[in-house]
Amino acid sequence: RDLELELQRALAEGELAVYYQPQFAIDGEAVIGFEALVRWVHPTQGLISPGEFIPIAEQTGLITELDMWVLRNACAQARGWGSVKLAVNLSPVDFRTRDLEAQVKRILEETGFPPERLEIEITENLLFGNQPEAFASLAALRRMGIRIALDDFGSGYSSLGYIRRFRVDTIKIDRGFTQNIGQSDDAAAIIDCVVRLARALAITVTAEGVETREQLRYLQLVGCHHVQGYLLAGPVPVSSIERYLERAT
Ligand code: G
Ligand code: G
Ligand code: MN
Ligand code: NA
Repeated sequence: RDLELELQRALAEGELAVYYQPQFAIDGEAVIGFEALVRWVHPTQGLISPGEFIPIAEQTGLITELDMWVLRNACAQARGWGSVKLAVNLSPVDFRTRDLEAQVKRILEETGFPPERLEIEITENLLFGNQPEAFASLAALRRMGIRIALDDFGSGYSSLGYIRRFRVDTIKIDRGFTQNIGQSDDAAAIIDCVVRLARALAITVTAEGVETREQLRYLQLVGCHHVQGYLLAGPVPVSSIERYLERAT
């Protein structure tokens, strides 16, 4: 309850900030995009992780306002970043908003951000959450030229059959799998298999949570397209973006 009121105040008073985590080509050198990740810069408590306040925002209905705030700010900031992709997370709750597509469209128009550079990250809960209206929204977003990424792939109930049916452009392998490379033969085999099947369906694969050279080498070996993780770069404030833009393809 307290946190809810605090969060409402934070949105109103501009205490939220967008950080950006670079995404790399499989060589681990060329920057191909950035994932927008919200941060709460609290006046007394310092940085508060979205892991703490996103669930509260979802329970209280503040989430869509928050996500649209992130989308608007990220599009405005990233507009001049050449042709790199911008990935933005949306909550399943956002897809219960009747005019979600209209809100996204207006933000793209007002910021002048090209839809082809935008990728919306959704979680598989959206596909399994018994929200038929979500599919219409996803289709509408795709018709606008926006790409759809399935986040945290493998952590839940996703199957590649669903991915084909729902026309996902990118799958992001959950960091739990990446972190088990070298520890678990099963994790390595699953990643290999997911990459092969995704490639056969012309879907791009991004591995999340890459923290070691060994993990990167394995992902290169199996033909993963893109990588993201602390080995290469963590989320950075917009003031630090320049050094990564210099490495953009
Ligand atoms: O950045 P961090 O790893 O702390 O993020 C924790 C969780 O919060 C992740 O699951 C991430 O997807 C989610 N998250 C980060 N930023 C946003 C956002 O702007 N909107 C939504 N809905 N989720 C976000
Ligand atoms: O659920 P989602 O994938 O959107 O979550 C992204 C979160 O993962 C971000 O909050 C970011 O801080 C975190 N993250 C990014 N790279 C790494 C990594 O290499 N290791 C770990 N443990 N977390 C990471
Ligand atoms: Mn994400
Ligand atoms: Na993820």
